[in-house]
Amino acid sequence: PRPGQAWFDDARFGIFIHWGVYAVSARGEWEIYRDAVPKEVYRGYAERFVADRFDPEAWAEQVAASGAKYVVLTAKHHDGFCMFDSRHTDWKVTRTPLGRDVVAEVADAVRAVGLRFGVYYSIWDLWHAGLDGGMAGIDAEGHAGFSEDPDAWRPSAAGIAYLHGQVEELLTGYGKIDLLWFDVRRAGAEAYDGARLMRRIRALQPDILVNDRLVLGDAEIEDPDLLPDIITPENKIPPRGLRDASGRPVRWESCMCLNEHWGYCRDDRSYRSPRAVMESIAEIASKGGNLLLNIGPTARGEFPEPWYGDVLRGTGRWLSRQGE
Ligand code: FUL
Repeated sequence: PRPGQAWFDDARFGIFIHWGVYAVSARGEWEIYRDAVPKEVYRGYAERFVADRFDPEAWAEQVAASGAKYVVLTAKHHDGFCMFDSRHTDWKVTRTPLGRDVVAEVADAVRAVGLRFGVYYSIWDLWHAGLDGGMAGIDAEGHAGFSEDPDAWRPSAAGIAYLHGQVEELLTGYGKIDLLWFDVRRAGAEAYDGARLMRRIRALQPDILVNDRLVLGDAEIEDPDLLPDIITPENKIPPRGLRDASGRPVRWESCMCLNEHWGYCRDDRSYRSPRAVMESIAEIASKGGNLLLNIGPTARGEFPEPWYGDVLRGTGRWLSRQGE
């Protein structure tokens, strides 16, 4: 047990932030894949990523007032676009009109108000030929398709180096990272040299919590350093007393979006009410987990109103009453 991870057990509530150049077209974070957007078109989103209202201090204050205890920010989503100044690519936020290292600025702002900070990192990367899962053009329905060939799902040596190099950057250049939230891998963890990566992560950030989307909680893995620290069910709440395959109790966190998309989607107004969110926090807390509630900021850099304002103020008032 690592005492440095214990904060997570009392946190109960965190905020996920899905922000990237997909906010420009405002059709959700899966657009590049779902609508098979050509790279030349998609590159234009980065050229228009001005984010003139991006104010990380204001984000941090709003999140702190909501009663949330931590923030997890997308450092890179499936479109491969980096919200940090990676030296391994030009496909990054410091090459947009915004021109700022969003991960660095949000990390600083969030820590300044006493919150924990984690990063989301998608291993699957549609911009990188060695990590794209064998994209094989566009299918009959107009979606970008995957190769049927299982070998095409294997990351290339360049892809593995890119993944390891960027994780290294995020864990060395941005201060203390409390949580590393990997997303989908398209081949087994061994294909990504996952054991070596996990060892490196533990060496660089001994107190970090790593989720279960690089290495799964496989019963045959004996080395506790290689096992994930939390499991991350999506838009659902697991039963009380969750255990892993070998019967050990597990830490968990349910991530939920407020509507049907994680990235900002202009036409999706199916937002849940503040009351529904509070009920989820209560139910999840009673079952021993945390709620990671998602926000998809707009391309200008704001939390869409009125939905997020209402929710964040509502949970803030309610959680402070619980503490009395
Ligand atoms: C999923 C992703 O495909 C979604 O876009 C989102 O990031 C969610 C948290 O994880 O696997």
